[in-house]
Amino acid sequence: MFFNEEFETLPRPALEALQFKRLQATLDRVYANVPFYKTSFDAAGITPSVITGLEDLQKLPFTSKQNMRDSYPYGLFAAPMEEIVRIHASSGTTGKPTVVGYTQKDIATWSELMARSFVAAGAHKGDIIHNAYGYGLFTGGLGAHYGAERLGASVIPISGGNTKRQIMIMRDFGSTVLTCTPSYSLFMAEEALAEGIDFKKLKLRVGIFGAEPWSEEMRTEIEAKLNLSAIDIYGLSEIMGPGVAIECIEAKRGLHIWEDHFIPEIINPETGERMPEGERGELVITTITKQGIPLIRYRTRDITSLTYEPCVCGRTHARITRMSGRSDDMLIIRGVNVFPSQIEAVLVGIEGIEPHYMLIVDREGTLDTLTVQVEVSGQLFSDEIKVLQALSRRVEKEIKDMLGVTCRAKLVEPKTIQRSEGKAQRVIDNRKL
Ligand code: DLL
Repeated sequence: MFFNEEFETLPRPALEALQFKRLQATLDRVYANVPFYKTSFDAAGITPSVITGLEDLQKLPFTSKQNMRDSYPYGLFAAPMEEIVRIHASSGTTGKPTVVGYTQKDIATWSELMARSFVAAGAHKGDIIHNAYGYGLFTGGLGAHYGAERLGASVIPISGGNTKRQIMIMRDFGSTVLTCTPSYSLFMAEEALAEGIDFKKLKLRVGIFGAEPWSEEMRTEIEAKLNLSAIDIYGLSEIMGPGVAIECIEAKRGLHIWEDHFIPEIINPETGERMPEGERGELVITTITKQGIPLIRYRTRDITSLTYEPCVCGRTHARITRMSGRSDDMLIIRGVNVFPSQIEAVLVGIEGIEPHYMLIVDREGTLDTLTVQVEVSGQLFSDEIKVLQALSRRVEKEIKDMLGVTCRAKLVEPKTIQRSEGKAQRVIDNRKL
C-alpha cells in the first residue's frame, strides 16, 4: 500500500533526474538568499552552476549544527519571515536550540511525507491514531498530527504525560495506532499492567516509534508487551521532523528515506570522505524541496548505513539501517567504543531483567569506569541474595563477551529508574563535570 504510489515507486533513473533538478533549484535558492551559503560556497570556489550531476554534491561544503547555532535564530532561513508559518526548535541539551522555519509549502510537504510514512507502517484511513509524541517546539507531536490528518485518519492529540489517562483513553477510544518514543511505550505497558489493563484486549495494531535510538531486541520486547507491530521512524527537526525515513511493514528491514525530498550520503565522520554502500558512518542529508530552511549536506551525527537494494514493498527509495545512536553519544570506555543501544540489546536479552536501565560513566584516577544500573523483575527481587549476585555477574559477563567492555552491574529494585514520557536519558557521564 502506498500513499503516493507514483513518487514512492519512481524508477531510479527518474528519481535521480528529479533529485538533480530539485538540487539545482535548491542551490540557486540558498546561494541567492542565504549569506552563509554564499560565503561558504565562495570560499570553496564553487557556484551552483559548477554542480552538473548528483556526484558533484560531494564538492559542496558540509553544514553543521554549529553553523545553525552561529546563525541563531533565523540566519539560515531562505524565505522571508512573512512566508514562514511555523517555527520549531530542537531542545538541545547544550547551548542554544537550533531553530527551523516552515513555509506553507514546507508544511504541506511534511504532512505528505508523514502520511506516506503512516501508510508504509501499515496505517490507513479509518485508523484511530493515538499521538503521544509531545506537542510544542518539539516536532514529534505536530509532525505526526498533520500527517495523520493528511492521511484522513482520526488523530487523538494526547501529547506526552499523564500516562494513566493515556491508557484509559486508548482503551475507551479504541486507538488502533500508537505514536510515541519507544521508551514511553514501555512505560505505558507497565502502567497498564499496574491498572489491570491488558494490552491484548486493546485494539492497537501498529506502533510507530522513534526520536531516540532503540535496539532490535527492544522491538521484540515492545511487540510482546504491547501486542502490536512496532515500526522504527526517523527524523530530525533540522531536516523536517519525524517522517524523514521509516520502515515499511512488509519488510521491517531498514528505513526508506524519502529520496524525492532528501539526498542521503554516508561519510566517514573523521575524514568527511564518502563511504561505500552498506558501510556504517555518519548520515549526511541535503534537502531538495524545502523553502524555509534548506540545508546542504547537513551532518546529522547519526550513525547508520545506506542501501539501494530493491525492497519487497516496491518502494524504490534507499534504506538506512537502524541508527546505532549519535556519534556524540558513543561512549569510549578504556578505549572501547560502545553505543548505549548495544548495551540495551544485551540487557533486554537477559531473563529476570527489565528493559529499564541507566549507564553511569565515571573516571577513577585515569581509568574510565562504567556502571550499568538495571532493574530486576519483581519476583526476582525478593529472591535470595545469591540469585541476585549470580544475575549481576551474568550481566557483567555478557556485556564483556558481546562488547568487550568491562562494567559493574548494579541491580536495582523495580520502578526505581526514572521513566520517560519523551526521549529517554540513558547516560550520566560524570567525566564531563
Ligand atoms: O526526534 C524528530 C522525531 C520525532 C523523529 C518523532 C521520530 C519520531 P529532534 O528532536 O530534532 O527530532 O531529534 C533528532 O533524534 O538526530 C537522532 O539522533 C534521534 N532520532 C530520531 N529518530 C530516531 C530513530 C526528532 N528512529 C535526533 N532512531 C536525531 C534513533 C533517532 N535515533
